[in-house]
Parts: sequence; C-alpha cells; structure tokens
Amino acid sequence: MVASRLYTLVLVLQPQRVLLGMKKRGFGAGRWNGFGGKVQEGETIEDGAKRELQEESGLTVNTLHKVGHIEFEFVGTPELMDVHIFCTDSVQGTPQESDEMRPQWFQLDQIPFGDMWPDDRYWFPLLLQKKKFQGYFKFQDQDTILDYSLHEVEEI
Ligand code: 8DG
Repeated sequence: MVASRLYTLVLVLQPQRVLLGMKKRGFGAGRWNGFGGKVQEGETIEDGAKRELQEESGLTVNTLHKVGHIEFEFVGTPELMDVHIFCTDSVQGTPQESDEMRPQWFQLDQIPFGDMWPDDRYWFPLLLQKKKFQGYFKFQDQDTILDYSLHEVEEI
C-alpha cells in the first residue's frame, strides 16, 4: 500500500463568482487556489476544511458539500496527497487577507487558470457544472502533468 496524507480544499462558489486566494508562501506559492491544507489529528476532514477556510480567509461556514476527491503523486516523493474538495455558496463574513492567502473574487468566465495548478483546468469545469468527480494526477514537477485520470461520479 502506498502511504498518503489527507488534505482539504474549499471553493466558495456563488452563481456569478468564485473566491480564490493567492497563496503567499509554502507549497503552491504564487498560484491562485481554494482554501485548505493538511487535516490534523483528531479532526474530521470536513472540520479540517472549515478550519483552514477560517484561518486562511476569515470566513466561516455552516455546511460544506463534498464535490471531489483527487490523489496527487509527485514522482520521486513517497507520499500521495489525498485531497478532499468541498464547495459552499454561503459563508459568513468578508474575506480577509491572511499570512497565507490574499483572497479575491473572480467572475466565472475569468478564472485565472494560467496562474493556478495545471490540473485545475481539467476539473474546475466539472465543479462549475455542479458535478462530483474523482481523479488522479501524476506530476513530474509542479508545472508538469505526466499522467492523469478524471471522472464524474454520482457520490463522493
Ligand atoms: P503548512 O501550514 O504545513 O504549510 O501547510 P497547510 O496549509 O496545512 O497545507 P498546504 O501545503 O497549504 O496544503 C496544500 C493545499 O493545496 C491544499 O489545500 C490542497 C491544495 N492542492 C494541492 N495540489 C493541488 C492542485 O493540484 N490543485 C489545487 N487546486 N489545489 C491543490 O495540494
């Protein structure tokens, strides 16, 4: 069995716009992304997702919907990244810049794919169509996808 580590990713998606944050440091710095991070010991995946959303954007949320599950492999690293993707359209508060993220709303036809993880162009369209999805992406380095699979599923 291959070891994996749990991560979360939350997209605040409203009818006309999506909230992304410019990652200011660490893994994925310089890219726009949803809010998320490693799940901590003793918390559920969903609680971890809510915590990271709050820490990185200042927003709180009552309910998150599970929308996707993607495993990422980076060639030469032993651990798969097991990323659980959630979305919500209603949050409390106003997005605030944090040490980690600078939040900004984007119109849905102006999503900055050129400055996002390269896999996002594949699965964001499913997210925007309210589909649920499961995927696997194998990266050579942070800019290069070697292999992938992605499919829509009924349930996550
Ligand atoms: P740290 O405090 O230990 O630095 O980290 P953390 O905040 O707990 O975790 P992180 O390293 O920021 O977590 C990585 C985030 O990036 C997490 O939300 C999952 C997300 N992510 C990937 N790969 C990809 C990807 O290919 N596309 C997108 N959109 N998000 C990704 O790890």
